[in-house]
Amino acid sequence: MKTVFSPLHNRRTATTELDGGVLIAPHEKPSRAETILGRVKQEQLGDVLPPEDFGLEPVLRVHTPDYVSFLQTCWKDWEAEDKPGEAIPAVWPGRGMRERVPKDIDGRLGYYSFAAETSITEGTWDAACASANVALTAQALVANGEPAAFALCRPPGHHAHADLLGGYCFFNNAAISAQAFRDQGAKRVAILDVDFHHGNGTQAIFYQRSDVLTISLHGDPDLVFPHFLGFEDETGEGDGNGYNQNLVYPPGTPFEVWREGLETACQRITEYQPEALVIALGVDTFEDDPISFFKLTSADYLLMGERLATLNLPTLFTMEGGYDVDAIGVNVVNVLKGFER
Ligand code: SP5
Ligand code: ZN
Repeated sequence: MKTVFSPLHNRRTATTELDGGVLIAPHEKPSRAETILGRVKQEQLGDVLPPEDFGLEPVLRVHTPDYVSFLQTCWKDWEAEDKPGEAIPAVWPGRGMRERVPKDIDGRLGYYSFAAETSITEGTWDAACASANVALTAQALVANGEPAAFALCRPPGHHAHADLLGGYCFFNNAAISAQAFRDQGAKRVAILDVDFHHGNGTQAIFYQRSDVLTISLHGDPDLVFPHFLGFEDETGEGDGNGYNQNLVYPPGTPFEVWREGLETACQRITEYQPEALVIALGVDTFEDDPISFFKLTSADYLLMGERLATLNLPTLFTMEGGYDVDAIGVNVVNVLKGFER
């Protein structure tokens, strides 16, 4: 399987993540992508290609123009006010307040975000654009006949809504890629999100549509991020009614239990008969992940990949979460190797 990778992910080097009332070194750090790349090469998964530049057009098929402009100028606007640290939202349009875009950068940061752990920094825009191009380049490989491709995206994407950043995500690479399959003529596309966290952005983007089926397996949002979306009674709205599925699991969930959800998801995907499949691939389901509570082992990822392959669909993998850097390379490449064996 081919991998698409851009060294420009290194433009995203935030030094702060708000956690537990203090600023810690971010979990979502450059060594994550470098470690995965190292393992891809070590295991000789296949060629590693640089991304092509698709410009903003495919991004704007999913994200709003005002959000994209905000992201593009956010750092410059923040810097212009001589703020001492990285750009961190600290105020939101809470219940009963006005949903209008303020002029001030603090106001706009809150308007365009749903979480404060994701600091914006100088190179964030460049890295987010590169990450979307990585996804779109891998998408094009699959659209042109490769059975599967791996988009080694960083920063990740699945938490980003059409006009909201958060959860370490800026552009929703999986959603942008699914929309690209649609725009190239695929009638139906499925997105299966196996990251530990609910793919809230992906769900929201396609919630009222039946042409993109969204399924996410994740930790119970009653207990973990993103807290305000991802419950099992969210099944889609309007035309999208019946085309979103959330499979929620409690702390300590092992693969034997998690795989039942995977089975449910796979059966729904088969019934849906999509022309392409996007896997939002997070490995923060790992037993030693520092911010998560599932108990998957490294060997389990091989089995996950094997089951995904039996769907027998053109498949794009987009990299999402996973924060145990020591194991991230092995776990990700195990999914991809499992898929190919
Ligand atoms: C892409 C992805 O996996 N994003 C995850 C974003 C999670 N953001 C909230 C993190 C809260 C971390 N709390 C750590 C508690 C450790 N005991
Ligand atoms: Zn995650």
